[in-house]
Amino acid sequence: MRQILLITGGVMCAIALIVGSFTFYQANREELSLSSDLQYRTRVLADSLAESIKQLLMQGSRMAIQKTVDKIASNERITALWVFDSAGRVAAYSGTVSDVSGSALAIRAMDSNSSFSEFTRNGEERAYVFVNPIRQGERTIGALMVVEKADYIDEAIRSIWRENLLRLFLQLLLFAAVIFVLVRWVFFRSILKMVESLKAVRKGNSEIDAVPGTSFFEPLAGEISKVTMSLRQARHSASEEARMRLEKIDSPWTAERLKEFIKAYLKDRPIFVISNREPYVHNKVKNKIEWSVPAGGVVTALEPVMEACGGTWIAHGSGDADKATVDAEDKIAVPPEEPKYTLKRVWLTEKEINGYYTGLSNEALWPLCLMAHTRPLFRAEDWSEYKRVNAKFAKTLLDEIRHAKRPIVLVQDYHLALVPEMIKKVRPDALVALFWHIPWPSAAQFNICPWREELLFGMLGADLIGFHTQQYCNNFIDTVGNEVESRIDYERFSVFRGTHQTLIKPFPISIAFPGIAEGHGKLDKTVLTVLGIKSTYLVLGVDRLDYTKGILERFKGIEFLLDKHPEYSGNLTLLQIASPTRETVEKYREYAMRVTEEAVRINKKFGTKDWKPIVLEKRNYTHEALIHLYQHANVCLITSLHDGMNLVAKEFVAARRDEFGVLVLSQFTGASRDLKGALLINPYSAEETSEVLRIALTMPKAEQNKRMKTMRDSVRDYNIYRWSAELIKALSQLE
Ligand code: ADQ
Repeated sequence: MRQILLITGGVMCAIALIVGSFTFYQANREELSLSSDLQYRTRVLADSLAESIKQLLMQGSRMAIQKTVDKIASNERITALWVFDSAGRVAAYSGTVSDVSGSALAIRAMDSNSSFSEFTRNGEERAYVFVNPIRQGERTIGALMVVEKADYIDEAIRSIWRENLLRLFLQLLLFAAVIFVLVRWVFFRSILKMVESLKAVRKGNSEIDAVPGTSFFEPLAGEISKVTMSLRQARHSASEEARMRLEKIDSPWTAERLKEFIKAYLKDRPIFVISNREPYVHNKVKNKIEWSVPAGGVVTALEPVMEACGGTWIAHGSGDADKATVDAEDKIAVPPEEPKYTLKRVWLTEKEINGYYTGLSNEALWPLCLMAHTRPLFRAEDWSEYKRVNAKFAKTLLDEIRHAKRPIVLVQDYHLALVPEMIKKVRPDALVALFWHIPWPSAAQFNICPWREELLFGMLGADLIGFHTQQYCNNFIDTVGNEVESRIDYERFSVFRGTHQTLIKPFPISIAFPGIAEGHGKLDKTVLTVLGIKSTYLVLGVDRLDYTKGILERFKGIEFLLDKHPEYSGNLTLLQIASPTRETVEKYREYAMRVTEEAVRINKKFGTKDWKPIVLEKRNYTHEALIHLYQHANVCLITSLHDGMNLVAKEFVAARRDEFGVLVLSQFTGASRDLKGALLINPYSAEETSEVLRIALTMPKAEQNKRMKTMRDSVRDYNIYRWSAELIKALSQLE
């Protein structure tokens, strides 16, 4: 209140000062103008009288002079009129003022031979006196004195002040009222609202989305909203971490425990997984049909879950013998050796594969989300195919769940972003989760996607969207905030569109450990000899042949190391297992070629007759074979330029039953947040990669052991069974 009075008082003083100065100026100008007007008029009158008086004076006709004087003096402005003779005696007088010492003034004018004037004041009365000598040739024969009223000038000035002061008073009254209302209701109310919102956010009130502000305070309110949003996100991350820490006290999750958990938690609700990639591919090899597990993180992660829980997995049948192995409903029981769940295959035409898979998924969405400096290609025809194929997958699933009560649907990855909305529209009773296996870019980066709104609508059809890290969740929430009309609850990290709620949550994906990822049996000593590797030091890389995995950068790091430390020549080998992938995409074909060329170049530069620094195996390995390689490696080197999680890192850790070996891991992987015992690198710096590699190769056993134990503990604690349990728990709690 005091502040409002101060502001109002200050503004009023300023206005009073301005109006006062203007009135003073206006009054001065008015006085000047009226005075000079009076002077001019009197002089003109005196001059015109002087001529006729002169004639009468010369004739000595006092009567006539008096008559003329009387006539002129009847003018109401003229107070008095005198005519003096040359001796200064009064020759004629008419008027109401008699005590003016007229003759003295007349004599003074006649003596100086020039007219004379002054303003005089007598009490309240003010007058203007003008004396003009009357001349005949060189001789002064008399003088004429005119006295005019000047009171009206004072009155005019007074009235200016009076009017202006009255106006000022009214203005001040009006201004004070307006300022008071504006400050009180507009500014103070907005500020009070902002303060209240801030207070509520500080106290953890989740209902507040954005700090309100009038248009005047919009920029300030916007900035404050951002700060409060960061605060909520930080608080949310902290509570998530606390939740994860707390739950780690539990005994390890196993396939059995997950099975029990699902039974208890979901009762008889069936589970459906829907993904692009199938867990088992059947191909014709010579005249036989053989099956294999395709390389890729989605399959690695979800296969153990499905084995534990049963259910149906719907995926694209991509093998050339897939059709020959399914039943009339396109289904096959898997794993082929010991069936535990059903795989239902979806068939796609070549056109659909080109548009939906090669084009939109791998040439647009993959580079858009991975941010590895490859430009996304957005083609309208790919987008049409993408929508058509998503609808095809959704329809297959809807047919499959037509008799299922309240089914649980787990949609996988960026290939099927539109499926959640398509399912929920028809089956609102289904609980739908979408897990996004790759990073989510910043809102600004996602903004370049021409179909961003439709994609987000599709995704937000889900009840739950999972990402690997809190950072990706934050990016997603920011993107939704920028692109979609919705209400965001930052406390629970939910997006509301109408009455539909989508929970956004991090679930750092993992592997089956303890379990199949550990491997069993003894260390196979022959695996390296088969590959012709005799070096003391084995550095291992395992990836799909994908440009985001930084295989060329990895080679550069090895080259740098050998240049700088020639002592490793002849006794260090990088074994790169690279599974061909997405070969229909031009960028991948180019990349595969460059990887081979680089390996050849570096081998030429350093290699000898019986030693190659790089052994490149461009083929698919079984998981058992990979486990043997992991167990032999001194260092597992992961140089992804960007990676949602990276399961190879966790597989390496799980396979190291001996608790030795060093993990060198790109800081741009989701795994770098989980695996605290790894040595982190920036793969864009070959120098840094080589230096950290040298540290890894010379790391004392005790240090290796300490780090490996830490990492194994964390993968054991947060394995794929727990990932799945947490996801299903969060999903079913939404009902
Ligand atoms: P990917 O990009 O495929 O997965 P990653 O997590 O490393 O990456 O998983 C690759 C899987 O393929 C591993 O299980 C690995 O063993 C296997 N693999 C790689 N090369 C192989 C080869 N030559 N032969 C056989 N198997 C091979 C996506 C995201 C990741 C995320 C996963 C899971 O890009 O960031 O971690 O999904 O969400």
